[in-house]
Amino acid sequence: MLATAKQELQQSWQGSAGATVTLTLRKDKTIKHDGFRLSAQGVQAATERGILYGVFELLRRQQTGQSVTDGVSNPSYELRLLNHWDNPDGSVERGYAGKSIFWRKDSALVVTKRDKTLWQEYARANASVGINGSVLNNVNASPMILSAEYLGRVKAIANVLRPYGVKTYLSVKFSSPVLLGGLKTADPLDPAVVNWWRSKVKEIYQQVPDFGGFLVKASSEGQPGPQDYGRTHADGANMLADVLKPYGGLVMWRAFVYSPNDKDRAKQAYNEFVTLDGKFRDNVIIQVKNGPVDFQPREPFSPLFGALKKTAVMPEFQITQEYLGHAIDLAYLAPMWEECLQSDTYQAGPGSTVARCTNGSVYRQAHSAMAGVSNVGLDTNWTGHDFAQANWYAFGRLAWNSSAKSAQLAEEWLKLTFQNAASGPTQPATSAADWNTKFLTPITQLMLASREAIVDYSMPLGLHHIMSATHHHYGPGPWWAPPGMRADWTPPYYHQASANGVGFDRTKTGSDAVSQYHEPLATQFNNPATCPDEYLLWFHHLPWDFKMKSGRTLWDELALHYEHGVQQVRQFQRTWDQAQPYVDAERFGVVQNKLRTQSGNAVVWKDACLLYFQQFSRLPIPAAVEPPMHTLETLIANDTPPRPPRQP
Ligand code: GCW
Repeated sequence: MLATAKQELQQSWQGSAGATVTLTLRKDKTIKHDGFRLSAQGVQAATERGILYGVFELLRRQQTGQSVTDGVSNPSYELRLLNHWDNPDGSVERGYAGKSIFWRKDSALVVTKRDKTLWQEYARANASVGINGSVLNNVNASPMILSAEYLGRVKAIANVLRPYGVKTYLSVKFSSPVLLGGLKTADPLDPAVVNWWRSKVKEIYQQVPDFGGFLVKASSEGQPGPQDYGRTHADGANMLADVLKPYGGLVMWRAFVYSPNDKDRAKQAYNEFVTLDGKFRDNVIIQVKNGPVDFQPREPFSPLFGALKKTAVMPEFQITQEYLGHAIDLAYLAPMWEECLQSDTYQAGPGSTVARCTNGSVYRQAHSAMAGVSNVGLDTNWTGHDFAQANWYAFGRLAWNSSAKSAQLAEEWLKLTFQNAASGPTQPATSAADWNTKFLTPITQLMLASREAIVDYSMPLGLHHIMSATHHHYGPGPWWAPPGMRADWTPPYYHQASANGVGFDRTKTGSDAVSQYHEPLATQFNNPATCPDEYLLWFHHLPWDFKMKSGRTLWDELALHYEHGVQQVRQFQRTWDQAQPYVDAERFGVVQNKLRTQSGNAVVWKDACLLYFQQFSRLPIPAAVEPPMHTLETLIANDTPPRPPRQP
């Protein structure tokens, strides 16, 4: 890693020529984990990783025109991980940037020079934003990943990632002892099963001596797990933790569990895991999605944050835009993550934010971590949408500093990505001041408004999970409920629209999900008069003529949010068009096209939802709202927009 740090400095140094930068590897009480001290003289750190991060920070400051001030920078989270939902056949679940960079169907296990170059560039990008671990395969894990053949490729990947400080982890299928090992059971308390895992773990560490550990999706969405054998999540997680312990390995056990029988999916993870608090080994971390349902454009924070007091908990965010427009829509997600991290859980008094409850500030925990579901694929720009790179960037920076501000991260990213991007003889020369006012400021604003625009035109006021629930999850589908389908996979389960009103009643007289939140939140959420508008229909089923804080009816307010979302995207189009002189022609054109598609699709969302809900509300669309351009019949017939095409 030291060699990598030196190389980066030599390659990208922009300070005075001939300057000497001293890299000092020395422990110091103020430097934690992979933290570093930066000064005019150079970088000091306790670990080689710390030196590398210090060097990248130095270079970032040079490139973004910030001065190098003396100071220590420590990461908020010890482990900052990407989760790849990549399958051994090269497909990527919820991936919108092409196939996997790690796996491919044909000649799967031959490691080529091109593979290595790609992995190295990937590792370098991660290191530059502080990401120090990658889970290489999908949580819906194939048992094959643990076969000797695949472990050979895992070793090759780990060897390339290591010099950049990126540790390798794997997702494992709980029934691997049966599917791969030929045992009769995967019961975590069965000695033969434990032995199987023990020898498998030994084999892994022979290949990858600094292997990070396992990520497990168990007893969830049809995946096998300890509950198949009458055991608890703790039994399952602890068994794996015990076999990994001698090597310093960790288990990240996901809390994304729900069964079709429960009346409210949002309550289940909490119910299952709270009773297990304190029962997990200290090398287990419970990985919790930011919201209680599933990465929706807006959810309140998961009530598990802060509620598990004797168990390490890590937030899982989704960088890939499954519910936020794939690689078509421009969605800068840092504001969503910041909103979650800064939410006050009140679990240990005021100020117990999600960030502080998970980064070791509030509870003593052996490890702290944050995970992001990666949006990386083989596309030349890595992430499908050029602006989706900002989400990879911001995730790493937020995991490093959980109090970082979305606006600052957007600016940093824009400077690093576009500052010298105007090209071609037709482009006017631009001064720095010009660039700031005509590009940086408006495009930062665009990015900051982008996620809220999507919330507005798709699921405003606390609506959730009303996307087209057919496989792709792009576009509206509030009507979608094929006969025989699991109710909790259909939108009507979540919006509950009827002539009486709309929204999911999670109040004390409803499903009582509000009681999973600590006071004063439970009381605040329980009362529609005090519940924040953005969570209103998450917690309440309200009549269409319910009087909102604005004085408008719920129906009118809903319609205006949809309209606002559409208008916002149109504004983004104008703003982007103005930015043309400051962007190279290729990226300008691609983003312009995508915004055009998004704009049309935003209208589809608005028309579909308003026309669908209007069947129940029987109220007119307010005059301030553009009349629908589509009919409900055609939208339903086409499930428009249809399965989104891959975009360049
Ligand atoms: O959001 C849902 C996705 C699934 C995913 C699952 C999970 C990997 O639709 O594709 O499976 O969540 O997080 O396990």
